[in-house]
Amino acid sequence: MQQAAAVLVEELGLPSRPEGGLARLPEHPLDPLCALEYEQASVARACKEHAASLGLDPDILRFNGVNAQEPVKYEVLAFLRGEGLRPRRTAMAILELFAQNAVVEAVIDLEAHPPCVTAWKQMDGVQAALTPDDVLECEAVLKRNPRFRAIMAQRYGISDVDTELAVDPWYSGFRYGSPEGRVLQCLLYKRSSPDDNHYAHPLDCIIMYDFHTDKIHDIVFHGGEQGRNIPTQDANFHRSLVDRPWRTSLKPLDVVQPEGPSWSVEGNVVTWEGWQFHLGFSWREGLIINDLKFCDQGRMRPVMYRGALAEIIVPYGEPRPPFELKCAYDIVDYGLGLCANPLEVGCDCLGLIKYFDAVVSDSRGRPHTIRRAVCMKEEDAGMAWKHYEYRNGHTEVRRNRRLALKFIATIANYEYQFSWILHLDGTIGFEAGLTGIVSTHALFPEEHAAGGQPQWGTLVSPGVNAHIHQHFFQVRMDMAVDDPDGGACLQVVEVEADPMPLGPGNPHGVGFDITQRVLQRESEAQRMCAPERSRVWKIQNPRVLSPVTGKPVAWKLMPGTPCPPLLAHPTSSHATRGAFATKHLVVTPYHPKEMNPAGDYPLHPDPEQNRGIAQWVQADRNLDGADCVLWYTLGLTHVVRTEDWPVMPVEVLNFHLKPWDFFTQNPTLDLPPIPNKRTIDFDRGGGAKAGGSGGLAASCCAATTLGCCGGGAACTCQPGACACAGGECSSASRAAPASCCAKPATTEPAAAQPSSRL
Ligand SMILES: [Cu+2]
Repeated sequence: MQQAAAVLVEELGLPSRPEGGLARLPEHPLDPLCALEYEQASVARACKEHAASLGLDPDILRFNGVNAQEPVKYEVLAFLRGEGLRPRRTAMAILELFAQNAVVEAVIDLEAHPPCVTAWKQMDGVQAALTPDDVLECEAVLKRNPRFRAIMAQRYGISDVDTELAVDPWYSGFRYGSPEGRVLQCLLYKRSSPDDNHYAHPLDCIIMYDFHTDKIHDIVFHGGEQGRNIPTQDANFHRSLVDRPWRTSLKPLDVVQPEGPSWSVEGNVVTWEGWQFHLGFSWREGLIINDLKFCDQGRMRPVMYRGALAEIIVPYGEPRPPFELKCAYDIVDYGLGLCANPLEVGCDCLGLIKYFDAVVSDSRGRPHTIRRAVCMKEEDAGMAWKHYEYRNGHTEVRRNRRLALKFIATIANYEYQFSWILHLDGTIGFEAGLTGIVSTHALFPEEHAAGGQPQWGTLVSPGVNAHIHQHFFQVRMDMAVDDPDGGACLQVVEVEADPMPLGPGNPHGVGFDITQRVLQRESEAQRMCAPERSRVWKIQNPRVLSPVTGKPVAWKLMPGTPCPPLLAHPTSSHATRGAFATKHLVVTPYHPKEMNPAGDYPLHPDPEQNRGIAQWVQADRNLDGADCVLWYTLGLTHVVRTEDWPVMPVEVLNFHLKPWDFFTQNPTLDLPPIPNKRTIDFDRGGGAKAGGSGGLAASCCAATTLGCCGGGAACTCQPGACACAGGECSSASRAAPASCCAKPATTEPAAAQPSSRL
C-alpha cells in the first residue's frame, strides 16, 4: 500500500513530505480548511502573490472553490494506523481570471513558511462553477445593462428592474461552449412585491448573457413577437403573504433527551453506539462521511472509507427551444457545499442537535462561515425487533434508533435535503429530500391558442407551466468492508432471485433460487435496478470469512424508492454529458482523481474530454479483487402536481446499505429491555393535559408524564406526594412509585452545545 500511495502522490503532483517538524497540524488529515487556515495560512495571499509574479493583476482573481486537498487514501489510513507520516497539508483553489475567460487550478502548500503556491495550471477552455457570488453578480450586472433595461421597459412595461424583476442564471448547456465565454441563460420573473414568489410571474424571455463582459449574446422570446401578458396571479408562501389563517389545532410535539445525547464528538470524529466516522465538508459535495467503522464486540471494523453525494442532474422534458437547454447539474454547475443553508434552530431539525459549521471561500478568497451547515441528531427509528410468545404472553421487543446527519442546499428555486443515516442494527441509509419551488415558464402561443394548457408540464396557475422533468442523484461510496487498507481487495456481486424451471428438480413449480455473479470488469459493472428479480449488489471482502457461513463478509446495496431511467435520447446532450445518470449502479476501481462523474467543470470545449465516469469506464479496468468504488443513482420523474405549488411538499428518495453476514448475529441483541417512560396510554390518563377527550382535568399522569392514576381519577401531584382521588394507582405507579410521584423530569434538552467548525 505504501508503494501505491507513493505512486498516486506523484501522479497527483502533491508535494512530498519533508523531514522535520511542522508549523501547524490539522487535527485529522481529512479535516476541511478552517477559517484560521484561510486567514493565517492565507490561501488568497499566496495565490495573489503568485499571480503577481506571473505578471497578472491580482485583483482579477475570483476564488471559485477552495478546499483542503484530500490526501491519497492509503496515506491517510497508514497515518491513522500509526504506520505512516501525516500527509502534507495542502489546499486546492480553482480560480477564475475575471473577464479573461480563463480558469486556473492552484495548489497551495499550507505548511511552507510562508504558505505558497506549488502548482499553477491554467485549464484550457473550461468554465468554473457558478457560485452564489457569481449568481448575485450576474443579476446585478445584467440589471444595469442599458439594452436589457430597454427591453424590459418596452416589452413588459417594467421600468424598475431592481425591485420588479428577478434573474435566475443557469448554465447555457451545449449551445455555448467555453470559447464563447461565461455565457449563462438567464430566466426572468416579475415580482409583485419584495417577498413575492416571483416564479408565479415568468416572462416569455431568456437572455443569453456573459456577465464578465456584460455582453448579451442572444435574446429568445418564446411567447411570440407580440408577447403575452405576464401571468399576474400571485401564489405565495411567505409568512407575510399567506392569505389564510394559521391553523391552531396542532399541539406541541417535542423531541427530548433529558439525559443528553448518546453520541460523543472529538474534533470532527463522531462516535455513536458502535459507529465511528469523520465528518467532512467540501464546497462541491457538501457533507462527506469519512472512515466509517463499526466497533463489533471490541473490534473496530472498517465499513466505508468515504461516502458523499457526487453529482445531480435535473433534465427537463420540454423539447422546444429555448428549453432544450434546460438541464441543471447542481453540483458541478453550482457547488452544493457553497449553497448549503444555515439551518434554523427548532425548524430544520428537532430535538437535541449537534450542529457543525462549514467554512468555504467567497469569491475574493475570504473565509465565509455557514453557521449550522450540518445537523446531527438521534431519532427513534421504530421497532428494532420483536417476538410475542403467544403461549405465555411474554414479549421481547426493542426500539431501533438512528443517527441522522443532514444538510440542506438551495439551488435557485429548489431545496435539497441530504441525509446519511446510521442505525443501531448496522443499516446505513441515504435520503434525498426535494422541496422548494418548481421551475416555471410562460406558455407558448400555441398553448394559449389551445385553451391555456401546457404540452410538456402542468398548469399550476393561469399562464404558468411547471415543466415535466427528472432528478437524478449519484452517490459515491468507497467501501472498505472489514479491510484496514480501505477495501483494497473487494468484489461486487450482483445477486438475483430467479424462479426455477419446472422439471424433475422442481416438479411442483414452487422453487426459486439465488444467483450470484461477480462483476469482473467495468464493462460488466454498469447496471440497472431490477426489482422483479430482487436485484441487490453485495460488496464482499474475500479475505475475511464469516465464522458462521464460511463465506466472505459483506454489505449489500439495496435500492429503495424506484428509480426511473434517464428519459432523454442517448444521443442528446443530457444523456452524453449526464451519462453518469444513465445507469443505476456503476463500479470503478479507486482512483483519487476520479471524483466528479459529470466531469470536473461545467463546460468543456471537447465534451468527450469532460464526461467523467463515462470516460473512465472505457478503460474497462479489473474489479475482481480491486479497491471498488460504487456509484449509485437514485432518481425521480417529476410530473408536477398542483399540490407542488406554490411550494413543494418534501419528496423523499432513498436507498440503504445493510450488513450481510458481516456480524455473526443480530447486532442489537444487547439492547436493554427498558420501556420508554414518557410513552402515555392516552385513554388511561394521557389525554388529560392534551385537553382532548381524555377527560382528566389535572392528573398526575400528565404532570409527570408517567402513568399514575387510572380510571379517570383526578390527581394531585407534588414532589414526594402524589395522590389519586377517587381511583387507584395504576400498575405502573405500583411498580415504580418513586418515579411516578417524583419531581417531574425536565423536558428541556441539555444545554445546546456550541457549533463545531468543519
Ligand atoms: Cu422536481
